[in-house]
Amino acid sequence: MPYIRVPKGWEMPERLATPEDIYMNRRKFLKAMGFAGAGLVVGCAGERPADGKEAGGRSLARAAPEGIYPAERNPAYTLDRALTDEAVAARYNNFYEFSPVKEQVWRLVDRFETRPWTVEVKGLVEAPRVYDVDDLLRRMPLEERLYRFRCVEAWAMAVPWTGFPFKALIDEVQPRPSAKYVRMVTFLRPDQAPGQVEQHWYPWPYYEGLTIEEAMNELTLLVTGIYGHELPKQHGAPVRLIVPWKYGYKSIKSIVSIEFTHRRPPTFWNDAVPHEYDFWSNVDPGVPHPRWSQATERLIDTGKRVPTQRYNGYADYVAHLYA
Ligand SMILES: Nc1nc2c(c(=O)[nH]1)N[C@H]1C(S)=C(S)[C@@H](COP(=O)(O)O)O[C@H]1N2
Ligand SMILES: [Mo]
Repeated sequence: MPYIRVPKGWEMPERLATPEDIYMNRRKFLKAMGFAGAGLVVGCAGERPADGKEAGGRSLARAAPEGIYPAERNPAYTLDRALTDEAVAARYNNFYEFSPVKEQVWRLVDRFETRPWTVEVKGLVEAPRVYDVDDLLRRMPLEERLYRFRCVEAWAMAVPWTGFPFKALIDEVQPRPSAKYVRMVTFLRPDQAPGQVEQHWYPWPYYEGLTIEEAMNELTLLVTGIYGHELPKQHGAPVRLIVPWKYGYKSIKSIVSIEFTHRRPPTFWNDAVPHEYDFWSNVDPGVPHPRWSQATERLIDTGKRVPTQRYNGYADYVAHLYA
């Protein structure tokens, strides 16, 4: 059994105390009774006064702690292209848990609850632990970085992410020498994510994996913010992965668990369509997708086409991993 941090009374959400499936069933029961959600909102009410500062009708219980954003920009990671228009990036998303239609995702995330949120770190580590995402936000070395981002579907963007190196978390849990891979999993909440119901043929919940060397590379981030504020739900709130030299589907959103393993973990898109998506998925303009060329990419805000670069332009950081 992994170590579970004992939360203070006021921050004790039911999902820390009960397994996810019991929690889900209980929620369904409460919903039928007309009580769903009440416990979660009350659970956080003591942390922040209802001072009316929150704009846009957003629940206080769902916001990141104050004073986190914007984080200082790390000038070591700059771009050779303009930043993508924020509003375009926020309305053109791949997040199949909600919809396979990129332009629809942002409209369908309302019911998705991103607070409270825990990430369980387990497997071949000396110090397994369940993290509360706000504890990570307060303790980890948050910084902003400008990265290119390349989807396997040949669209691309360039955005300022806020996050911390995955390595900072890995160092804290101390992987054993036998740990060779990291497996990450997204939430399973069909009552909040319509795509998990409508696309019942996919092997939910979404899962991804990296080698330990990839996960510890300086480019690999656990991301909680974008454009100087917390991640909107459609970008993978409250915490997602960003591996900028790989096709976008490796950058798993809304992570609930991270497991260190000896064997290479299976990955969602490789299991779903094995002849189109492999484990490595490094951006490579010379290797076409079975259904389209990868030589160029389309910038989502201007529509301009530009050449795709090997490792998405990050060869200096990562080529040695594949020598
Ligand atoms: N859980 C989850 N993570 C995911 C996906 C998804 O459908 N579910 N889509 C991936 C794909 S294909 C891409 S291109 C990026 C898109 O990230 P964005 O919407 O923030 O631009 O998220 C990746 N992470
Ligand atoms: Mo993608």
